[in-house]
Formats: sequence, structure tokens, C-alpha cells
Amino acid sequence: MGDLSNPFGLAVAQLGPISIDDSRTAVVKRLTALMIEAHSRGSKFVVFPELALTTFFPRYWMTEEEAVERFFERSMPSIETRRLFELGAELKIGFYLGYAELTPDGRRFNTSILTDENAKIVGRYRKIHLPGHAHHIPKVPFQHLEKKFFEVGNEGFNVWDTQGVRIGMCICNDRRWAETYRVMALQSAELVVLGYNTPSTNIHWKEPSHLRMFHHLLSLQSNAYQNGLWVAAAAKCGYEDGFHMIGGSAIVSPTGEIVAQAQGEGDELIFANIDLAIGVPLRENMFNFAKHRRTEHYGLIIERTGAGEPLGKAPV
Ligand code: ING
Repeated sequence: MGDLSNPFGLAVAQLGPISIDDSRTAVVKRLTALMIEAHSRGSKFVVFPELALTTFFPRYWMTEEEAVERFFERSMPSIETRRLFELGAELKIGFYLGYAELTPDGRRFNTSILTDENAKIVGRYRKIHLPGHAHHIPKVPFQHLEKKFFEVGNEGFNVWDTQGVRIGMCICNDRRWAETYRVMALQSAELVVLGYNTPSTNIHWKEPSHLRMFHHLLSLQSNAYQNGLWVAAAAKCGYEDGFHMIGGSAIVSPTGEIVAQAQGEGDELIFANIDLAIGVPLRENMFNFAKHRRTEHYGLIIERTGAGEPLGKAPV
């Protein structure tokens, strides 16, 4: 468990837009500048966004081969990201980094890694809830082709003991699903870190634009509280070649309160000295899983993927 008397310096490094023409080297310069600022604020850990090295390419129709060629990483660290790992080891800062992973056997995942204070990769997560579609949708301003370019993650939701904290990872759309956090809370997570790229326009129905930010924060706050854990979320946002994505990077307490939130839609560091002790009374009382959960009544959560018929029978 976290050290209850010694708060943990946590930073979230929000990224502004990355243009389709930006090089990974130029992006890594921005990541290292944010890490240096995180260090100046006393951070032990910094969260970077989902797909943090390139533009959000699933918005564009292209072949998988072209996507791999232009936007996937064959190794991590890679030549361009090595500098970020070296800096992490120098500054003793662990980090979460999202990127498009091409495995040695040619599989494609939307992936994040977790490094310790020596820049050793101690954890990897491959995105499980892939939103969007695999086919081309005509007459919409942009595509959302995560189901085309990525496989569903094959390593589950895990939690790692690193830097004295039990940290779990997820990515973007995962944050909207209660199961994501509950599976990690059942592994005694104290902190869940995640990155996201969230278009502000909904291509499927006319959704009032204020709901994008509301649903984003609601997902973080409700799940932080219902699982008694800290949540830290890093956006890549702003206008990427004219396509807008929401900001709203935030650090959320196990009480559900937002303790830090980004002000703009550019590169911006937010920081909090999080007190891991805040989650303890919630996990020991209100959300004491062992004492209060009744798994014998939760069967449908596993048995059914989609909603089905009501089970209700007339009382005898
Ligand atoms: N982005 C979006 C997200 O879940 C999305 C996709 C937006 C789905 C809004 C549904 C509604 O924040 C990613 N990359 O998952």
C-alpha cells in the first residue's frame, strides 16, 4: 500500500495538438520540457496522453500498412523516445506513455507503458475498449478507426507496485466503463492513470458539445469515488490540423473531487501532492469490497455482453 504519511508528487502532462506533419523528435522535445517542469514541481511520476507521439491518426482513412509505416512504434524505447527515458532516469521520475505498438510478430495495439524511477518499463497495457468503427463512414467530418487499426488488448487490466504506489493503467474510452476501474480496484489499485484523445464532435448523433467535457469528468469522478482510488488523466487536445479534441486533463481524488485541472488546450502541466491515505477510509468502509459486495447477484455482468430480456418473474 502507499505510504500514508508521505504524499506522492503526481503530475499530468497535457499535450496540445500534434500535427500530422510533426516529427516524433519534435514531440519528444515537448514531452521532455513537460517532464522537466514536472520535476521542478516535485513530481515522482508524470502521466502523458494516449498516442502521445503522433497526431490522432485513427481520424484518417488509410490502409493498416500505411498506418503502421507512419504512426506505429516498432520498439519502446525507440530512437526518438530514448531521450525521454534517459531524462526520467536522471530526474528519478516514473511515467505513463501512450503510443501505437507494432509487436515483433506484426500485431497492432493502442498501448501504454509504465516506467519506474529508473526508466525501467515495469508495466504495459493494451487498450481493451476500442471505440469507433472499422469501415469507412461517408459524409462525416472525420473517421474514428480504432477498430480498424488496433486489436483488442490481450493482457487485461493490471496493477503494478511501483515507487511505493499500486498503479493501474487504462486508455481513453476505457475510462467510460465501470468494469475497467473495478477490475483494478479488485487488485487493490490506489491510483489509475490514463491518457485520452477525445474529439469534441460526435459523428454519430447531434450531441450538445458541453456534454463531452461533462461525461469525461463524470467518468473520472464517479469511478474514482466508487473504487476509492485516485485517477489522473492526460489529454492530447486542441485543434489537430483543424480537428478539435477536448482538454480537461485532471487529477481526481478518491472522494471524487477534482484537485487539479488543466486551464487550456495546449501543452500544460498540472500537479498535485496526492495523499494516498485519502482512499483508505473509503476502501475500508463505504467501498469495503470484501464486506459489502454480493457477487452471487452479479452474474449477468459476466454472462451477458449485450443487454437482454428482463429476468423479472411475478413474485409467488
Ligand atoms: N476517444 C474517445 C473517448 O472515448 C469517444 C472516443 C468519444 C467515444 C466520445 C464515445 C464518445 O474519449 C478514444 N480515443 O477512445
